[in-house]
Amino acid sequence: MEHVNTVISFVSNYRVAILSALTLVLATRALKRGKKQHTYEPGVVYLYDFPKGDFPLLHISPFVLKVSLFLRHANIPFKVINNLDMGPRNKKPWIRLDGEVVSDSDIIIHYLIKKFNIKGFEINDADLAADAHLLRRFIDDAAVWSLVYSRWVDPINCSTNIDAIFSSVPFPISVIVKRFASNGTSKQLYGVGISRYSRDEVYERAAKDLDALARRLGDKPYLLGKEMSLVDISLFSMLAQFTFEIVQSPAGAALKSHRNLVDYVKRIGEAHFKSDELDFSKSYPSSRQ
Ligand SMILES: N[C@@H](CCC(=O)N[C@@H](CS)C(=O)NCC(=O)O)C(=O)O
Repeated sequence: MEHVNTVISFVSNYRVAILSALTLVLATRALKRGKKQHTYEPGVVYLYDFPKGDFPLLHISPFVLKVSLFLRHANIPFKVINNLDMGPRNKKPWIRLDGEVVSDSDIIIHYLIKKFNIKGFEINDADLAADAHLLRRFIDDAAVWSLVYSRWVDPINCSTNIDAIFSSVPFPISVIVKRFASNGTSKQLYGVGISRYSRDEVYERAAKDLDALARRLGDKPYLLGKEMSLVDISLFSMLAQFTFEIVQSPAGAALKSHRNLVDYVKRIGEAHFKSDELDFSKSYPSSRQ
C-alpha cells in the first residue's frame, strides 16, 4: 500500500513532466513512422512545402506558392513534398535539384532562372527594374505581415486557421507543432511591430496596401504592363492567400472590393493551375462585392 501511495504522489507531483515526456516519445515515434524515403529523379525540382492543410489553396505559404507559380510559368518539371522538414534556413520553401539544396523563394527563383536558362524575366529599363525591385520587396517583406497576422494572431480568425493549417499532422505531433509555430510566429509579429497595432489598425494598413496595389495595377493585365514579371509572381501569391481564406478577414474583404485585383488573381490562377488545384468556386465570397 505504501508503494502505491508513493507512486500516486509521484505521478500527481510530476504529471506535467510525465505527460510532456510521453507526448515527446509518441511524437518522435509517429514522426519516424511518417518519414518517407524519396527517390529523386534527375532534372526534377523537389519543392518542399508544409503538410497539406484544410485550405482551398494548394500552398498555404505565399512563398511556396510563389516558387510553385514560377516553376509552372517557366515549364520546369517539379514535384511537391509536403512535410515538416524546414530545410537549411529553417523556413519553407526550399528545393532540391540534382542533389543541390536551395532555400528562400527569391534565391530559388534566381537559381532556377540561371540553371534552366529561363528567358523573359529581364527588365532592360533601369527605372522600371528599380520599381520592380521595390514593389517586390514591399509585397514579400512588408505587405505580407498583414497576412501573417490574419492567419496566426487575429483573435477572431486565428484558431480556425491554425487548426486548418495543421489538420493533416497526426496527434500528438499536431499539439506540439501548433504550439511551437504559433508562439514563434507571434514573437515574429511582435518583433516586426505588427501586433503592437490594434486589430483595426492592422487591417486599415492592409486595406491601404491593397488600395495602392490596385491603383498601381489599374487596368493593365500585369503590374509592369503587358508581360508577367517576377513582381506578379509575388503579388499573385500573396493575393491568392486572401482570396482563399476559410474565415473572411477584413483584408480579404478589402481585396474583394477591388475588381481589378480579383480578376488579376483569377486570370493568373486559371492560366497556371488546374481547377482541382485552385478552385475559384471555393474562394471566400465577398460581402462587399
Ligand atoms: N524570405 C523567405 C520567407 C519565407 C517564410 O517566411 N516562410 C514562412 C512560411 S510563409 C516560414 O517558413 N515560417 C516559419 C518560421 O518563420 O519559422 C522566402 O522568400 O522564402
